[in-house]
Amino acid sequence: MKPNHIPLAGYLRRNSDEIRARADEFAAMLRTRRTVRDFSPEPVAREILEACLSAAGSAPSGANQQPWHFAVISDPATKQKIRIAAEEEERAFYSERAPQAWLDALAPLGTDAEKPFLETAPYLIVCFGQRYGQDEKGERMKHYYVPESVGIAMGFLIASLHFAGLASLTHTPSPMNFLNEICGRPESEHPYVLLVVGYPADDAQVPQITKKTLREISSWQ
Ligand code: IYR
Repeated sequence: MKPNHIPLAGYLRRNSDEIRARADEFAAMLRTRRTVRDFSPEPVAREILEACLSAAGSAPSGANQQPWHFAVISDPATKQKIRIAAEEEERAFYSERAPQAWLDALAPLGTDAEKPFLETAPYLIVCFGQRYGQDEKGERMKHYYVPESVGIAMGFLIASLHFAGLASLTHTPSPMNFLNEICGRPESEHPYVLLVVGYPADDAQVPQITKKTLREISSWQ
């Protein structure tokens, strides 16, 4: 046995019919997910978010460095601060910064600089990527594949929130470095995504958009 290794535990070998059925079931479950922008103010129990964050924290990462931090915000005053700062950036984005081609690409989503969901939804989760960590001696240690690792963990988080029955919105105010100060995170961390989490509003609407087909997204040799 390799040093520092243990037998694989927890892997359940299933028969191929079962694997097929489970793969279909999981795909069907994930395909019902929609990004939501109209949230209900109804509160969500903290334990639910803890379970979903625990799922996110199980994601694979470069050298298993787990270079992420999730700042969970439910305090109304903090949410208001974030909304004010985000809308300021978004107004600049929509009125001057974004090239016309970008605005054209966004048009089907119907987004604009107004971000009321940043206050309405019960939770905002800001995911920070840690460029550096600390080794056992407390010395600065470079992290590898930080954006990739954070992206994978976000995928786990979004999937688990959806599986549990909550809605989310992947929001990326640009630039979003104002989030470091509001969330009290160090300069060595870079905010990647602001995930808005809660129940959809009763009258929530979503844009009529489609996903690419399997043929379009895959090739087989
Ligand atoms: N950050 C802006 C613009 C925006 C950009 C992309 I790429 C999107 O997929 C959606 C929106 C906003 O949040 O409105």
